[in-house]
Amino acid sequence: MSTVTAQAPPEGADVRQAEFDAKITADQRIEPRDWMPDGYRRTLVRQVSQHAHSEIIGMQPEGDWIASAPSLRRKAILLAKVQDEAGHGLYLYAAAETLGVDRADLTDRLIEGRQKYSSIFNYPSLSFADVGVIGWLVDGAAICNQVPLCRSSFGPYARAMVRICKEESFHQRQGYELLMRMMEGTDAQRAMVQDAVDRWWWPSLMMFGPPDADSPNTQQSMAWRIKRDTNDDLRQKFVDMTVPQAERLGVTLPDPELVWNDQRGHYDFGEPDWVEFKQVISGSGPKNAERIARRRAAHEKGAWVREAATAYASKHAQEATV
Ligand code: BYC
Repeated sequence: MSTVTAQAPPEGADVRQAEFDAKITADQRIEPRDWMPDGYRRTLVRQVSQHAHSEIIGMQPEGDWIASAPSLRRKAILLAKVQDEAGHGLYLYAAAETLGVDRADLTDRLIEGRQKYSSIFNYPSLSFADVGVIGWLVDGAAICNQVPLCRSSFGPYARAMVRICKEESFHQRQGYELLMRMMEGTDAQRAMVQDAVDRWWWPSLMMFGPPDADSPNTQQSMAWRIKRDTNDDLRQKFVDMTVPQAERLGVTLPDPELVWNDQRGHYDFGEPDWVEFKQVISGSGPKNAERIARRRAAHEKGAWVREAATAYASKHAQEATV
C-alpha cells in the first residue's frame, strides 16, 4: 500500500504569496488590487517613477531648440514630440499612483534630488543635429529597452508602455529622417551630425544601466518579470540594431573596438566610461543642476494651475452631492 502524504495548504500570507508566485510563473498580470510583496511594490514605484521623471526631464534638451528650429515644419514636429514626452510622463505617473503613491510626492522627490531620472538627459544639446541624434539614438535606445516592458508583469505599467512605444517609434523615425536630410546637405551640416553622434553615442549606451555584474536590481526584477531582459542583453541588441543604420546614414560610431564577431553573431564593442556614468547618476553630470532647477521653477510656476484644478474639482464634487 502506498502512502500519500498530503501537504498542509499554506495559510494567510503564505497563500497570497503562493498565488502571486503562481501568477508570475503563468505570465499573468498583477493588477493594483491584487496582493503583492512589499519588495515588488517598492521596485515598481522606483522604476516607474524614475521612468516618469525621465520623460518629463527629457523634454528639456530638445525643448531648448523649439524657439530656434530652422523651419516651421521642424518647429511643429519638435513641438509635437516634446508634448508627447509630457504625455508619457503623465501615463507613467498615473501607473505609479495605482501602487498607492502620490504624484505630488514623487515630484517633490525628483526636485529635491531624492529620486533618479535617466542619465542621458544630463548632457547638453549643442546644435540642431542633436535633435535628430536624440530621436535616432536616445529614442532608439528607449524603444529597445521599453518594448520588452510592454510584457512587464504589472498591468498598468505594461499597458502604459504599449502606447508609449508606438509614439517612441515615430520619434525615432523622425530623428533618423532629420539626420538623413542633414547628411544630404552641406559639409558643415554633415560635420554637425557627426559631432552630435560622437557626443551622444556613449551616453546612449549608458541608458541601459550598469553592466549586469554591477546591477543590484536586475536579478530580482527579472524573477518578478518586471524587467524582461538584462541591461547587457538590451545594450547588445541596441548596438546590433544601430550599426547598420549608422552605415546607411554615413556616420562613424566613435568606438575603435566596434567590430562584427562572426562567432557570436553580434557586434563586439568597447566599454562605456562607468566612472562618468556613476558621477552623472549621483548628480554631478554636465547638466544635472540646470535640469532640476528648471523643473523646480516650472513646478512652482504651475502652482496656480494645480490650485485652480483642485478648486474646480471640489466645486463639482460639492454640486454632485447636493
Ligand atoms: N540613468 O540595478 P540597476 C525616454 C540606476 S526616457 C539613471 O541596473 P534597474 C525619452 C538605477 O535606477 C527613458 N539611473 O537598476 C524621454 C539604480 O538606482 P536606484 C527612461 C540609472 O532599475 C524623452 C542603479 O542605477 N527609460 O525614453 O534594474 C525624450 C542600479 O541600476 C540608469 C526608463 O526609465 C540610467 N541610465 O535598471 C526621449 C526605462 N541605469 O534606483 C526619450 C525603465 C541605472 O537603485 N527603466 N540607473 O537608486 C528600466 O528599464 C530600468 O530601471 C533601467 C535600470 C534599465 C534604467
